[in-house]
Amino acid sequence: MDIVTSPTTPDGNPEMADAAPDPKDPPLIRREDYTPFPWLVPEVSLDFSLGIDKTRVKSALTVQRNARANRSDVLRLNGDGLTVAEVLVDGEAVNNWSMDGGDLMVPLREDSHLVEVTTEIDPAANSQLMGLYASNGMLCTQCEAEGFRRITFFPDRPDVLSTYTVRMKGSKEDFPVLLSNGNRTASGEGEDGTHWAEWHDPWPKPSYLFALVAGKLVANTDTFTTMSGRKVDLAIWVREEDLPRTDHAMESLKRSMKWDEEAFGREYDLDVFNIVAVSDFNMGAMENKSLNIFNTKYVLADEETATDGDYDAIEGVIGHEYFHNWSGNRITCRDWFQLSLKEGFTVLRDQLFSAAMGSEPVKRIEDVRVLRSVQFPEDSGPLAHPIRPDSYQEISNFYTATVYNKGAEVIRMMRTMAGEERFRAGTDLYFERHDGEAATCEDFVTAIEDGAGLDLSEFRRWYEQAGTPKVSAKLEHAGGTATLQLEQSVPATPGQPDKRPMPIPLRVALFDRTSGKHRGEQLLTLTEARQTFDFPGFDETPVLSINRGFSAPVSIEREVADDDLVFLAAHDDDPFARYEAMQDLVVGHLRGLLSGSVDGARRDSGRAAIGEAFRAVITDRELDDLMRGELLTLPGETYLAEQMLVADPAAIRAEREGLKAWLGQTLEGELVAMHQRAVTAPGGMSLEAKGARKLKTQALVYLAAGNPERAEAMAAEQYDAATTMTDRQGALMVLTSLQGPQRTHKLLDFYKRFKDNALVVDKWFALQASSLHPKVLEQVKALADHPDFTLKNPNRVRSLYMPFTGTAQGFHAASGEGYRMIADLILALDPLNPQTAARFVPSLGRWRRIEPGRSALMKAELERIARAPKLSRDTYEQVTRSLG
Ligand code: B3K
Ligand code: ZN
Repeated sequence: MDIVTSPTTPDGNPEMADAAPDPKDPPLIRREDYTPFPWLVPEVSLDFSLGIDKTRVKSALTVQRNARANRSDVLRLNGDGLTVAEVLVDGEAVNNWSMDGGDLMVPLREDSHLVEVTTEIDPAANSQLMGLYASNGMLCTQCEAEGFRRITFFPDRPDVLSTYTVRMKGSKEDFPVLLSNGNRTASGEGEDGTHWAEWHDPWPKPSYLFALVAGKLVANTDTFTTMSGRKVDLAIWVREEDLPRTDHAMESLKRSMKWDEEAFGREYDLDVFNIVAVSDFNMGAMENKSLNIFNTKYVLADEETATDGDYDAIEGVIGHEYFHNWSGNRITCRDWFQLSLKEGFTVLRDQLFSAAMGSEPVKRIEDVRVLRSVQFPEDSGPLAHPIRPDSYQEISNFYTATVYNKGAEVIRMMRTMAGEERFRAGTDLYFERHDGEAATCEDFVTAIEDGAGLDLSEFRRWYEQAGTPKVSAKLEHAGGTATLQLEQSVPATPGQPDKRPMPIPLRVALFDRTSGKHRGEQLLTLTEARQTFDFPGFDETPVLSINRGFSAPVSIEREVADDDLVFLAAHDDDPFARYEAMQDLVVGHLRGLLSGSVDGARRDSGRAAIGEAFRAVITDRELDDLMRGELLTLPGETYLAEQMLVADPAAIRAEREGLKAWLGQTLEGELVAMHQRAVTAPGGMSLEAKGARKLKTQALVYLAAGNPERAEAMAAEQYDAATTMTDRQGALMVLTSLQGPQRTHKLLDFYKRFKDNALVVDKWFALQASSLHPKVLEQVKALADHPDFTLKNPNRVRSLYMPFTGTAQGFHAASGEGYRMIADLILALDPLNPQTAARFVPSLGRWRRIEPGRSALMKAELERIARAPKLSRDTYEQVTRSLG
């Protein structure tokens, strides 16, 4: 473990590196200010007397001086909104303690002590959903990143590792099930209808991995036997009515446990593994040691209520949280700047798992789509930050696509450069070397270097520099040799005006035009700003296939003829490159139209090329339907906007919809036939069945643009015949964007069918909020007054307002009303749930990249938020960075 000895405050807590917080200007926490905590806390005992609106927490900490840190005679215990009932040191009540902001300061003279503190909290009043809170009558916790300090006073930082013993007592009727981390060691009956349980977790862990759940729950139980023969009891805890929808989650868990043994040699390390589903949750799920807490959205599924996408997401998130047991829990982060150490690596692990369970190429395409539509815009906007950030005001704002998804791409590049086997040697070494530690990204890179035998000295810049690198590629041909000229540049980002070149591994292949084949793929690593690579033995200019498999998270810029893209779309043996050629074809065409550089004749020839490529994809018998669905997907509006310095959302929408309509009309016959073929395909959860369902809705999407009446009738039929949520939701999505009578009928029917299922009602809100309907703004406004809408439930808030931020005619309405609506939401939500409120700021933060009229309106809304008399740290930081 690194010991850094830079100047610090007396207690060595990086949280206190700055002056006392002014609510309007929270202190900046800096990575370089890290110092170890002066005290170790090897053991913690917690004693909870549980009540929905009054819970008493008694903590007992054994503390010892940390020989590897600067000495301090005061123990700082972080607290957030806590009051002290009593403090004991070595069994004696003391009153020499003081408060510093929310923190409790306890003077200590000797080398080791027992410190006991009693506090009282009100879980029912906890609308932030951080710490211990009430959800649907049950009690549950969320501690990452800094929620534990809302439960009890503690050095709430990831490098303080302790073994926890937890005792809890509560009403047997209200809380029949009592869970915490580790193994249940004792339980019994108490007085007045109470009961109690004691749990002990033998694995030392930081406070962010603590969890407690108490409530009326039932379990789907099973067992898993690990590779060394340990029998693990598995349980997925839900409300009784949800029990029938837990089988997919259980299967996903068992598959995850098996896959981690096979792919990474990681075995589970306790006798129990519990998952609890809660309906009020700020994010997807949380990897607390042996007691994962999940948003219901990522647990509950059956074919009638969950789409194929939901099934895949559940499998992916269950895997992700389970994989954290090693990449996150056994080896945790030294400080929150190292977040990508666990998140980037775990995202890569869940991506590889999902790819192994389903279609590898389709999974890769989906991952790249997320990266491009969420992370690329983040990297080119005011909130850009390296995967290992240098500073923050509120760490919750750094659970980003950059830290997670770009973080995964960076590790994936190491894997590409090392090859699978050597990469595995690197991760084996990492797990062995740092087990039980709070590690850094640097530790990870060094372990991969040592274990895989790579030199990553320059590659480390990927951890330091923000911004998506641009690589321009030019292929020339002379004297029988093809020459590839590559040039890279990393754009300036806030606080980082100058960038240095980074090693960029690019998988390339050169195709012979006549045979349609290449002579083998090569991995080129671009290390300099400019480099050329020669390929002798070509009689004519070959066709370049570059960044195959999306081997590097960069944007490739090159002059390429439509014919070459059509060639690659039809011939490339790398499925991702085939998808990419289709995307490039469309992006190039729409970019030309949007920049006004293309006349009517070029519009027609561009469309003809795209139409031909689409027709070839629809009729290619070799393709599987899941992949066919991907190839028929147009680049999204956000990705298109990203291609322009300054974007006009209305123009992008109009050109993209224009192309869709043209394709719908030109290929009507083929699309109807494709739909009919898919309708007759067998059901079930095979990849073939999933592919057929994807195509059904895909066909309707184009037909709806080209021939709305026909599409309306077909979609209504698909809706009525649907036996799966995939078909029903797909049909309803298409109808919601149309203006015919079936829209109202089916929306009403859908609501009536599913009004008692909160997750499906979320879909009902989301479908309307994301629609292409011209009146989406009015519709969303009306939905906010719907009796089922509440600001208190994050899933509901996200389901209505997140999709809305993607609507050109709603969010980007030229009047500015959409922007105002989101700003009003942020202001209303901030006092209740700052974490969720702050998640909406980036949509307005794009203002610099939007045409001047709308840009001014977006900025004005950010300024209005900034003027609010009281803002959370979360929202304040995002708004000021977005304006800065
Ligand atoms: N580690 C948690 C995320 C916690 C977010 C805190 N704001 C879930 C995950 O990434 O697995
Ligand atoms: Zn994670």
